Amino acid sequence: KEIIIATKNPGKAREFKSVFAGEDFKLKTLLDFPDFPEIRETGSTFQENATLKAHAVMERFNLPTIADDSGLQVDALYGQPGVRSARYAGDHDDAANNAKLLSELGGVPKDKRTARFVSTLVFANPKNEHDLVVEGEVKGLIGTLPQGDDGFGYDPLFYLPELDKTMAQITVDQKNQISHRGNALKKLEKQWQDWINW
Ligand code: ITT
Repeated sequence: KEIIIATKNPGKAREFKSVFAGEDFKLKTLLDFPDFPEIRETGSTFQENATLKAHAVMERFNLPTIADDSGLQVDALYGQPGVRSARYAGDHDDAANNAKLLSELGGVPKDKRTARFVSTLVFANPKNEHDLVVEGEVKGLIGTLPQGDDGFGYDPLFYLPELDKTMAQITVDQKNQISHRGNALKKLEKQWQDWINW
């Protein structure tokens, strides 16, 4: 038994591997296939893009495939960077994206810096007619300077008031307990074993 996670993002790959550790199937990601071509994310929603990624990879490997499309929605920026989160500042460069976010929010006071991370997971399988689709989110505040070295993307700026820490100041397991992706994965875990035709 084998499942592919349709991601090239090492941060996401690490979170999936931690959640699925000890299961009775092999887990691979696109990091195991460095020659796999870039999938163009031409959709306008998280679900469209997750579906594009899941089906491109499922068709190539003929294996059950999970894709994550995710992003940061900042209220003061009317939901931006949203589906453009990976390339907010141009290329996929986390440091540049964080710098741009801080500059766009310059002067916005703490109580107006509300935001959420969202994740849509699409699980596609050659032997299932319909995909499984789940969503998760987590609310927080955008800080005024990056804090913490763990995680990836906007984690150093995503402040969790209940923990008084950023998403980059907690372990991968703690992040999975509270994050958008972790919350989506909890929903997936309730459904996929009954759905899948191996
Ligand atoms: P794959 O498509 O290969 O999975 P990607 O990074 O391009 O990798 P997305 O298109 O879904 O994936 O972009 C998601 C972006 O949103 C990601 O690059 C981060 O900038 C941000 N993001 C999503 N989840 C995040 C998280 O848990 N922590 C920090 N930033 C996150």
